[in-house]
Amino acid sequence: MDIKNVLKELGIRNSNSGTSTGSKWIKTKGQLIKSYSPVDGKLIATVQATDQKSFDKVVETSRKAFEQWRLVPAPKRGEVVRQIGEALRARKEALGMLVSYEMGKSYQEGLGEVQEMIDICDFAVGLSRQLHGLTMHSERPLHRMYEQYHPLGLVGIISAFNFPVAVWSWNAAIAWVCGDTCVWKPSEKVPLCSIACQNIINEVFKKNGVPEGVSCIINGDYRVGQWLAASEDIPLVSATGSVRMGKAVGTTVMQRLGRPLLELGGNNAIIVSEHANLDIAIRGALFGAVGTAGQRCTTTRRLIVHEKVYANVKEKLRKAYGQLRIGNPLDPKNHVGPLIDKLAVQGYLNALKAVTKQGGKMLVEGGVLKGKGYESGCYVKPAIAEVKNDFPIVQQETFAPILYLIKYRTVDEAIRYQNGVKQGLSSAMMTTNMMEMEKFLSAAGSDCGIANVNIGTSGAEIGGAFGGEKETGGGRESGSDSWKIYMRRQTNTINYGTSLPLAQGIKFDV
Ligand code: UN1
Repeated sequence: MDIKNVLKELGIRNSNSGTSTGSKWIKTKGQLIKSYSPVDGKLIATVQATDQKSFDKVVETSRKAFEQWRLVPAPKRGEVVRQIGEALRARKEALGMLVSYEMGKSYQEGLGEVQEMIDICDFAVGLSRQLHGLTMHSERPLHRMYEQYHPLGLVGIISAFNFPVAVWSWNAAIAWVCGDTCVWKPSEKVPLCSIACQNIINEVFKKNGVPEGVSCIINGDYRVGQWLAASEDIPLVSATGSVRMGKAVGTTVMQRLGRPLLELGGNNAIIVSEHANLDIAIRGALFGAVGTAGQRCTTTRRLIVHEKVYANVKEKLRKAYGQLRIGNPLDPKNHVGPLIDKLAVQGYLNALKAVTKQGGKMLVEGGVLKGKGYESGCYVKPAIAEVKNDFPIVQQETFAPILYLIKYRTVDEAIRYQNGVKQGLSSAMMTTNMMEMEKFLSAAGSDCGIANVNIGTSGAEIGGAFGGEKETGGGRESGSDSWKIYMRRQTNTINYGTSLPLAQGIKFDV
């Protein structure tokens, strides 16, 4: 399949509206977003951004749709989501390829991303029959008490460029079975992926008579995101991206006492113990550090290595990095594709400069690749530097394939380094020693939302709750009981007697 056919199959034209309430694409006066592929630097297509007027129209349509959608029985909503999963299965290759071409991750990872969408649809279908609360025993005679979950309303979804489709689906599939409607603002760096998704689900929605407004798309930069965050019609805003973005969105949402769900930056580390199986450790670190060219929020940025195995790990890493193939991510022979754009390349170069200035020592040199196949200017070499954990540059999340090596002596010291950053998304320990594993997982262990053993920091399954602590924002998306934040909770007490006893035994007789 070539990219022309992919665009055709997914209903993408040379110029597209970026604003939709479902089957309708709205003409706007918004700015023109040009989507260039980081793979070859070519213009793929253009998208017209949402303007204030069309934003208001979207919210109005979505509000009306909510009034109907919330009354559709949850398992029936689940049936629609089941069909979305089927439609995604049918378009897996095309959508995976568009993700790869527009964002730059490998085709394998593009397919993986669509698989995450399919998985969350399956999860949501089951969930649609399990949106249950608890029942409690009332302290009053002839009283019954229980809690129930109702649909919440409009859910705003802000997603980042690095997962152009999966993160939206984590939110949308759950929100839909919960009876909510969605307004999605994707990253302005990958607008075409949002259009492709809307076209795929729209076929399913049409077939099932789902009202216009249950799935809406808006496009544009941070200004459009701010409209979403500020809108009092949107009770929940789920935002995935940088800490800077999360602070802006979170503050705006909280100012109106809306509900923010934030999944922000990570500064994830793997602790490699003296008891580690080094083959697993190196493979886990390699995929974690260079997969998606270091642009996952779960990317392994730090490797905290025991002094006894430090030299060995260094040697193995140097060898492994020497075998990496960097190039067109659609070619299955390549392991590492481009960064998203030249701005990201600049960020990578600045970080490398800072590393040496702050006293780091390069183990594997970085650099920008030039020449045939690298015309987009976005291909960089994965680099490794030996550093100290408290270097300012190590404390930052640089969205690029730079791995920091840190040496440790005791497990307590390793955990202290692991936790010694502002972010708290993902973490891992490579060990076969049960005592240090349990310490790492204990209350005095990793402070992250994800803590793995003998697995890298990235590549989480959708069945678990996804997110982290501290500057990562505290939100949880995707599996487990994350659905609860997409619903409003209500406690009900029912008196089926003929008197009115008050709680806490209060007497109030007249
Ligand atoms: C992200 O980078 O924002 O755990 C999401 C992972 C993927 C999701 C990453 N399943 O690496």
